[in-house]
Amino acid sequence: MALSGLERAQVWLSKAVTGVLLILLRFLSRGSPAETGKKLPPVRDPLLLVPATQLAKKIRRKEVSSVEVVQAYINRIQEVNPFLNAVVKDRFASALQEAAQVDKLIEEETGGEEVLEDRLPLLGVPLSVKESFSLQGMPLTTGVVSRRGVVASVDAPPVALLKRAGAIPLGVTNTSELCMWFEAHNHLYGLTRNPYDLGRIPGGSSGGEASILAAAGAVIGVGSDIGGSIRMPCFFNGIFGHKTTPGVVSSDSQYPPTSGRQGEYLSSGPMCRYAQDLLPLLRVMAGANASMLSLDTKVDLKKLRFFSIPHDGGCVWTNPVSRELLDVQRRVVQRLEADLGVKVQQVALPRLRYSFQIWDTYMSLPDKDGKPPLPFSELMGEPGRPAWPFWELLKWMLGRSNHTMAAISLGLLEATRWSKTSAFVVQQKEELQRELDQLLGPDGVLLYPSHPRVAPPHHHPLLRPFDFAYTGILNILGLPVTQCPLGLGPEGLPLGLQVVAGRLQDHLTLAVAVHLEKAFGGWRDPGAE
Ligand SMILES: *[C@@H]1O[C@H](CO)[C@@H](O)[C@H](O)[C@H]1NC(C)=O
Ligand SMILES: *[C@@H]1O[C@H](CO)[C@@H](O)[C@H](O)[C@H]1NC(C)=O
Ligand SMILES: CC(=O)N[C@H]1CO[C@H](CO)[C@@H](O)[C@@H]1O
Repeated sequence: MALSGLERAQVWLSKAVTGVLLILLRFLSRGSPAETGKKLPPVRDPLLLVPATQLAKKIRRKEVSSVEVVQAYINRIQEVNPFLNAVVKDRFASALQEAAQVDKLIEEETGGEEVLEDRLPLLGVPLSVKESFSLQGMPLTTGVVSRRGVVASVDAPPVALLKRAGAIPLGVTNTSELCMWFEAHNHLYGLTRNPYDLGRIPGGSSGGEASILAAAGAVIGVGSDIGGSIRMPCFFNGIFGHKTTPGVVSSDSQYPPTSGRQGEYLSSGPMCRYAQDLLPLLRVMAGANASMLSLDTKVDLKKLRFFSIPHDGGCVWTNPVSRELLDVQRRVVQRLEADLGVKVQQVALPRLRYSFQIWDTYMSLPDKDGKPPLPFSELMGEPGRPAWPFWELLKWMLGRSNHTMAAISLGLLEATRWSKTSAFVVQQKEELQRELDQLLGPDGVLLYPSHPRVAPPHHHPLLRPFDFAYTGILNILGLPVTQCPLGLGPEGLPLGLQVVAGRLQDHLTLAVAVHLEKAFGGWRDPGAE
């Protein structure tokens, strides 16, 4: 179908408006110090280079104490956080006390190492948590200024499960305002930076989480993803992240709550530096629901069917995939074919062109009782007092808004929504779902770009607001995806791609991630010379 004139006008208008806004933003932020060129100190403590599951084993065997491990991570956070602004509230003193208790428990345990491994697989291992997850006693604001002082009174289910498995939270990390943007920036905690280039974004919404993990200030973390909020930050920061099949890991006790049909598209999952930690973390985070997945099934990669789609087929809203990302995906295809003796079939699904429209449409659908989603302006405002985006825009221009430009733009977009749900878009989604479900089946794996380009400079997402459609479409299609790092590009920025499987086949993408880590080297120290 040809693009309607109206839609074309919408695209150009939005690009023109964001262009003007970016120039304004540069003008307004001209006083902030330039961070480009400064480099993170390299990782010196070898404890920081041990996967979480191996750390847990060393702690159980008393080769290292939990206090030593927790202290090593506290030291690293204190070393790198002034550069990154990723951890926005710590609980170092409590964490050290908990670590001391762990060491005492291990000293007193008489049942042997296996008993501890079984009951407490992450005993003594430090954890970082995205601030939008309830973590008892810690702030729960998602960067909304009017929520300053809101403190979580419970633990969100996956956080509670990780703590019950023995993990020790060290703090909470920054997000985009209301978790609805791919730059971790808000007017409560400020801007988070990318450890590979401080002048670039860490992505969002789980940007603080990815930034501190990539900087080796954390080894495992927790993220949530409704349009790419785990995968984009993991891609921009060169670490692993898994968007679980929806409905497996609970999304309760997160802020903001979902409404309309959004709960069907939101997934929580692990973020980490080492691929081998993904599956054990997911097993813990899923609790009893882990039985919905085949996490104990040994995957024979040689028996899988592999597919590769190099780009979305030319969507007018998104930018073309850069040459370096097309190249790296080609190299992944070659490596899989050489290593496994499989044939990776290149396929085209032209309906991917409608990714953005599909995401946008389904995110605003009413729930099964006909109740529409909560308006974004209501979430931006104070209880009973929705924000007025036009007014916030004026205030923003005077440097006086409590909201980021990204949130104001989303509010404006909502206020000026021109079209009703289009039957055409719904039909494209249904067809695309059928095509992909058929293609993947129970043993298919798809390679797809994570984003059209590597981490852009701060604020630039405002110029390319729709590029998240590469990740967002897979939320609406309800498929599990593992984000895999693939080394650094010519500018020293992380490359990567999404590995997708059929619904509930999470074990396949996790197994491919372990293979790609071996083939491409996985995470790299951003401070290395
Ligand atoms: C920003 O938020 C604070 C706290 O909610 C409020 O007191 C202040 O008036 C707000 N500022 C503006 C410009 O809206
Ligand atoms: C298991 O899944 C159900 C349905 O998706 C959900 O309501 C429940 O909270 C999940 N349990 C856990 C432990 O995540
Ligand atoms: C750069 C920046 O604004 N950092 C802030 C992050 O949040 C903490 C906790 O509110 C503040 O103390 C920092 O100033």
